[in-house]
Amino acid sequence: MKTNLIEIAKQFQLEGNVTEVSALGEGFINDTFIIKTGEGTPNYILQRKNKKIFSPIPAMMENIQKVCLHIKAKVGAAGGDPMREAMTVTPANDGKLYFLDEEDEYWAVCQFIDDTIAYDAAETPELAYAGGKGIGKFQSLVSDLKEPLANILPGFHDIRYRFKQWDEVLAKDPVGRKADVSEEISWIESRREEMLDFWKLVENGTIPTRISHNDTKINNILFDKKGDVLCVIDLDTVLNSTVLNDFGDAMRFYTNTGLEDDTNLDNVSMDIKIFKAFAKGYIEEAKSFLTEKEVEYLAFSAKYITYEQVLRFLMDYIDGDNYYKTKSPDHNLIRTRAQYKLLRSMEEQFDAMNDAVKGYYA
Ligand code: GN1
Ligand code: MG
Repeated sequence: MKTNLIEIAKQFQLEGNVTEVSALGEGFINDTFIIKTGEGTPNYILQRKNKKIFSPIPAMMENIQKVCLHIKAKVGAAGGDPMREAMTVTPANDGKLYFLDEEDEYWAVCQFIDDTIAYDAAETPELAYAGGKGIGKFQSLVSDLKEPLANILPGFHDIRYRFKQWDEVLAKDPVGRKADVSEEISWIESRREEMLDFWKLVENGTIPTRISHNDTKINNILFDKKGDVLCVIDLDTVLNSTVLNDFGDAMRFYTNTGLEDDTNLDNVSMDIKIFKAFAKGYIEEAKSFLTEKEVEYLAFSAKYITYEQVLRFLMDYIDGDNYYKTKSPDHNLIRTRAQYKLLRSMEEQFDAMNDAVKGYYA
C-alpha cells in the first residue's frame, strides 16, 4: 500500500491546512519530507523514523523532547527566541510525540524554521569556525541537563561494541565478500588496540560521559541569513556518551576536501585550515566545561570517529548492505576507501592537529 503522506501529516497538531508533502534531503537512515501549509502558518518536517536502528522510537522522541525543552528554557531565559534557537517537536493529535501508522511505521514532526541556511560542506574557515561554536554551544546548553537519556542506540560510538559486531559479521561472511577485501580488513585490524585504548578511558570514567549529539555533520546546523548559528537539528542520536564524539564526527565531515563516497581518492584529504577554524570556535564555547583529559583527546577523536566510520561502512559491505542506504552494489566499499584515505591524512597531520588544539585551549 502506498503511504498517503497527507493523511499522515494530518495526524499531527499542525497550524494551518496541509497543502503539500514532498521529499526532502538524502538522509541514510530516516525518510524525510516537508509539509507545506498555506501563507501565514508554519511549515513542518515530517520523518518516518527508522525503527530498525533507533529502538524504541517512543523513547527516542522523549529524549529529543527533553533536550528541546531544556534548550528552549535556557534560550528564553537568556532573552533569545526559543522558536528559532531550538527545535520544536509537534505532537500527534493524541498528544504523543509520534504517530504509529497501520503498517507499524513511526512518524514524527517538528516545526520547520524559516529563513535559515543549511550548508552541505564547510567551504570556508569562517563557516567551520561558526560550526564549531554551534556544536560547543549546543553541548554547553545541555551540559546541566542531568536527567539521563534513554539508550536507544546501544554502543553507537563504542568501538568495543563495534568490534563485537565486526567479529560476528566477519565470522559469518554472509554474502561471500570477505575474501575480496582483505586489504581493507587489515586497515581495521592494525588499529584495533589503539582505538580500544582510547575507549577504555571512556569506560573507566577518565573521560566523562555527558550529553552529546553524535551526528554533527554541518548540515545538522541551521544558520541565519547573517551567517550566525541558530540551532542544532537532527537530535535522533542525542545520547549520554563522550562529547569527543561530536568533535570527532564534525572533523570527519567538515575537514574532508572530497566527498564521503568520492571515487577519486586524490580529492580526499584532511584540510588543516578547516580543522583549526572549527577547533577554535568549538573550544571558545566548550572551554567552560571541558576537562583537561577531554582536551587532550580532541584531536584523537577525529581519528577515532573516522576510523569507526571506515569500520562501519566496510562491515555493512561485508554484511551485504543492510544498514546504510546504498546507490550501487559497491557503494559501501567506495565509502570505506574514501574514509580510509581521510583517516590516513589525519594520521599524517596529527601533530599539527594536536598543536592547534593546545594553542586554542591555552
Ligand atoms: C548516518 O543518516 P545520517 O546521514 O544522518 C549515521 C551516522 C553516519 C552517517 C554517515 C544513526 O547519518 O552515524 O556517520 O550516516 N547515523 C546513524 O554519513 O547510524
Ligand atoms: Mg542523522
